[in-house]
Amino acid sequence: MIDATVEARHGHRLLVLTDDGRSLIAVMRGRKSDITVGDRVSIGELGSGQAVIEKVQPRRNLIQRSDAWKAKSQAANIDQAAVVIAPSPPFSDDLLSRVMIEASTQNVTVALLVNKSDLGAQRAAIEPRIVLYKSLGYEVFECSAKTDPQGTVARLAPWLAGRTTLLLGQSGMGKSTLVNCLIPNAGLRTQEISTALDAGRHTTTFTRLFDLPAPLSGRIIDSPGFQTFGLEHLSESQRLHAMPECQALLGQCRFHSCTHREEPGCAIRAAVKDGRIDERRYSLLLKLHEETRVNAPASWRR
Ligand SMILES: Nc1nc2c(ncn2[C@@H]2O[C@H](COP(=O)(O)OP(=O)(O)OP(=O)(O)O)[C@@H](O)[C@H]2O)c(=O)[nH]1
Ligand SMILES: [Mg+2]
Ligand SMILES: [Zn+2]
Repeated sequence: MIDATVEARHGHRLLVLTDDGRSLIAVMRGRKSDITVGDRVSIGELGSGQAVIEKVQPRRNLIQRSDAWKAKSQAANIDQAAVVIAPSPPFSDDLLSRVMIEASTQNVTVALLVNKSDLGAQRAAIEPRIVLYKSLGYEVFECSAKTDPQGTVARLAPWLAGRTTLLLGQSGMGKSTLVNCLIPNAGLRTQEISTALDAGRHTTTFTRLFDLPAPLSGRIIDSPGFQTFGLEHLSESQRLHAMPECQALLGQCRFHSCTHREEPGCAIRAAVKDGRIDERRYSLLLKLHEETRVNAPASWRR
């Protein structure tokens, strides 16, 4: 048996990268349906580039998003994540924060990657929003994958070196364009290709892991843009613990079942009042609290 990493998955068919550097098509035996990109597997080779998954190793971490019915795996065994945003199309602070919360619960460092910095006036308009995340301690990278690929690579290379990085973000922010400038022959289809083919919007449809070519090192995972990012698989204490400004307030409310709205002795509301918690983040916190309260309990939660 050979060890490999899952590069991509489409239904029951997987693409795996063996530790000796070969890409093979692999099928799952039985119903190991929860295999995801980044999983470490042992495979048996069947010849002519085909293999069968024999075993899935335990995971170090797993990034998921969920709704009231089920959790969906995004990637496993990652070292860090970058949420890619841009001045245009508009990005959502709500989605951005949700990704950051999920990553933190998995002990995954998360940075903000502000792409399309070439869009001058629009870029300036989003600055106050970016300042918020800086103040919360998140690292922020600026780049323009399309107009300055070399500068983008130079800026990101040290951060990417030797680690597996998951790119997440809404559609159209430039995740695939970024991957393309890091891996010139990645052959990813960005929207331009599809526009040229007149096939309408052509966005990334599956998650894919790439080895970064020398002189870069590490791995990068491109993923499809999302429009929702439910955190219903997380408990309230997990969510609060994953918000840097709320961590210290965990368990400080007078009532254990505090909803942080009207209860007396609410530590969260007190912090909002004196500016330790930003109003925008407080709204998100209430929204997340409400979502989980309405839909609880679910047996699949962590
Ligand atoms: N102006 C500008 N446009 C960019 C930049 N980077 C990417 N784009 C454009 O933004 C559009 C979307 O880029 P993609 O890389 O496909 O975006 P994506 O995040 O992978 O989108 P999904 O696959 O749908 O999630 C394309 O038309 C790119 O050419 C940039 O730095 N500046
Ligand atoms: Mg893409
Ligand atoms: Zn409270």
